[in-house]
Amino acid sequence: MNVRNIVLDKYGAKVYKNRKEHIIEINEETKQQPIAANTRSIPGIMTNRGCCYAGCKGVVLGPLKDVLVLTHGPIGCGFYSWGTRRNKAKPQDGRNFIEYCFSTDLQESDIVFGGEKKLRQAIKEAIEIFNPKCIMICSTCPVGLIGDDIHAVAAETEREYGISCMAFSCEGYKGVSQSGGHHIANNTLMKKVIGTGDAEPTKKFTINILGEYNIGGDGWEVERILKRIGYEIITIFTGNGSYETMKNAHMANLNIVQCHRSINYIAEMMKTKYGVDWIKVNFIGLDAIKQSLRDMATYFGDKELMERTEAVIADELANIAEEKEYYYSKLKGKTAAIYVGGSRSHHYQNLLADFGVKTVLAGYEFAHRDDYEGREVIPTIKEDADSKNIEHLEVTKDEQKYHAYLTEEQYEELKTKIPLEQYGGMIKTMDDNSIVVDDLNHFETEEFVKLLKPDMFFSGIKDKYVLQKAGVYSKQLHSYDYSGPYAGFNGAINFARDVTMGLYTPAWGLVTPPWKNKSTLKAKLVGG
Ligand code: CFN
Ligand code: HCA
Repeated sequence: MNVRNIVLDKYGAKVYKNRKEHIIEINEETKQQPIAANTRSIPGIMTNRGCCYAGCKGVVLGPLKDVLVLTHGPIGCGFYSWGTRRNKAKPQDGRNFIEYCFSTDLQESDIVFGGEKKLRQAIKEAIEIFNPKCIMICSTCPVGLIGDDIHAVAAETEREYGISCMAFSCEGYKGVSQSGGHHIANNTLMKKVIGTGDAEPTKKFTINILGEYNIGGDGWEVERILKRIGYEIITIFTGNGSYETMKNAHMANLNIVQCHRSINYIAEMMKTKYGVDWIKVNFIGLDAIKQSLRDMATYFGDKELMERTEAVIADELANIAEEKEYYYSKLKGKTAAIYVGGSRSHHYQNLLADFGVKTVLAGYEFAHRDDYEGREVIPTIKEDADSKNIEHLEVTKDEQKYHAYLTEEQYEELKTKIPLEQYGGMIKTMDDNSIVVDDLNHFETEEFVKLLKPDMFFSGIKDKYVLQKAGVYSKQLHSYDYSGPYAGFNGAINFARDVTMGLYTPAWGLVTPPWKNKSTLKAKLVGG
């Protein structure tokens, strides 16, 4: 049965033509094929994607606890990107701004007459009440449309109040998804924050953790393990992170990157500007954690660090061994579908595999082709005077123009001179016959569920209840519902416990929805 074609065949010609490029049924041949990604969703299709503002403010900047992040826009954008995010943070110097939602609450009259006055007033009030060291202003859609100059207001604020103030033109409509917002946030943090501090590290092995947003406390569990081994963490981008510590990020020896999709820009720019190396890690799933810790120790090449790493791994695994075995016995042989943003759909396959669960359907909302297909990176090319446009020097097969503004010919030439590093790519790690879908929509979700019948579906708020009403256990992998952490050794057990509870709850057997017994729609045939 070609599940992919059964679903695609239900579309009209125009949509079929578009969507067929975004869906792969894995086999030896299709594994080598490109997948369309990071393109505009078809209007009218119920995509799960978010917006540029969500990526910039909601994801990257929102968790910074000593920054007053001010949404310039109608209240809904500020509130949604605050109230639904579960990034946790402990106070820094007695401050924890993430408990507040700051917004200019633009009204109709501001849209008509301009909102800059209101923005200035909001900044004045914010400074009087909260006395922040740093304000970050984030634009929503209407701000871009009416042309408020948030950058001028930020510069004015710096002059007038002597604090740091940055503006982010991350209007929701920019680009095709959250992804553009990550890029905008990353660029400004790189330009205006990283490298402005001078606090010397105190330990030998110093790192930054990139792409860890401390959802449900994930970052804390990762920190706990790394500190046990003996690493000094200068800063975290950006879960439980802060402006103060981010300023010193360039002092670290190594950047470790958890979510590559949202922050690869900073990793590469720091490599170019400060020579800080980076490696990809994954702290979701036991085998992935072990591998990541070993890769880190290997990077530093220190015998004692390697021994300490092995000792910590052995101890942590021994602590969870009994529970792991129990949950394995409950979950073994089950199947899963995963549909999240730009990195978790891959990361969580490792964790599920630890408990014997096979992923039969996986997709990303806004990942780029390299997240699916893997990435070829030319490791270090020195910036040359002619390439004024080079933002950072990551050169990938499919996106070389976007990342480094190299022409096809330049890329091909460089490739012959410098060996490529290969890594990543969800597709090549998945089994034959499983399905990969880019920018999954509600129609496809329902159709694939009918055909593949996964035991569980990991996704977000937009389809959680649709799935549960269809009788499929669904867990949010964005917010973890109300739970977490799921990263690290202890997180793995939390995850397995939650999934086991979800699958085995007697609730599934207590209700019979009406459509299970009789058809709710009556069709009348006209004309025989
Ligand atoms: S915390 Fe991250 S892990 S940052 Fe990114 S790509 Fe989103 S907000 Mo939702 S849960 Fe999701 Fe990833 Fe990186 Fe989160 S899979 S969609 S923009 N994401
Ligand atoms: C976003 C944020 C989001 C939404 C989650 C969801 C998050 O990109 O808009 O749809 O359930 O993790 O909070 O991805």
